[in-house]
Amino acid sequence: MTARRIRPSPASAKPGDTIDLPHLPGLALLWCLMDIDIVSVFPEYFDVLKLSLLGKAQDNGLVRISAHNLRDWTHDVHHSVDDTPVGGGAGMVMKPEVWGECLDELLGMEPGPGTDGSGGGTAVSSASKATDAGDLVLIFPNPSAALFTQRDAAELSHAKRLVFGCGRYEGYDARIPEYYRAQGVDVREYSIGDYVLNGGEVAVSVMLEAITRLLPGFMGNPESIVEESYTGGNALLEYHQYTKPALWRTLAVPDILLGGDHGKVDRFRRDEALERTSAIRPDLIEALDCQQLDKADRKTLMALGWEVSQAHPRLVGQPRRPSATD
Ligand code: 6GU
Repeated sequence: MTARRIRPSPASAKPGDTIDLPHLPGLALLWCLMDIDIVSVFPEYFDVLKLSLLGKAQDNGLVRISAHNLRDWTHDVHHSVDDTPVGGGAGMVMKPEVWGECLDELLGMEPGPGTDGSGGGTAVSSASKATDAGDLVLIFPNPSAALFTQRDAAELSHAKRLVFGCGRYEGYDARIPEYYRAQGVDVREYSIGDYVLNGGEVAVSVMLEAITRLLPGFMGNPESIVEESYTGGNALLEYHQYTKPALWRTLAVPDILLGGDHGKVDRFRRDEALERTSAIRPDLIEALDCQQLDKADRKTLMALGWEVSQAHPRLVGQPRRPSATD
């Protein structure tokens, strides 16, 4: 039987909607739709998201992505979004007022106190509206925040709505995330690594790709997700991959992969994953749960200098220097 592609009308689907399958009357599919808003002074940056699998996911109505220009919420002739840092220092900091007006609107919240036109009203009364579903997450990329990991990507892939706020310059006024957190919004700040980028746009692209590829129906072959590095609690770097030909420019594919013995292939790959992880990311080995290691895993790790009789492996003797070329 050939699989049929199901293409409901993206225009009418809302997050959490169910749709009837025309060829299977009476059966409904939980239509998994994620709504994504990105605020940036360079919304064109996100044109790249129309490419590849993420573009296809948008065409199929699996995700909806809107990039907004923060300057649309300014009122001055210069459309300024930044100002000098209070207390001194280099560079410019993004102003809270512009972000406030933008986020109030996108999150469907009433203008906060002191906002023009609000009459200096009281605390936001509709915070619950933004968080009713418990499914909205507001995310600010920030090089000084906690590291974004596969675990975060997996968790965020269950959200119905993500709103990203991209900072530029030296960052954004710290009261912006503080304010929305105080209104009950689930606010996260993430860095994507120990280096500094000019702005959060690239970081948002990275996070979005990591999150959306975990949506059901996004990947052609969901099994490829399960086997990947950093998946699950016992994360290891992946073993080396090869394709044909078996011999290329004097370099041969390891014999064992050609032998057809799946047990041996699995063991070979597992050992290679352990060896590579031990050499490149010993921190991941230290995080392994020894209870979940089989006898062969323990033997391999012990040969690599690890002690495996406690809850987590511990390196005994000289650590091998991490190498990017291992
Ligand atoms: Cl999230 N933003 C910026 N500007 N630089 C970064 C980063 C984020 N993560 C690593 N470097």
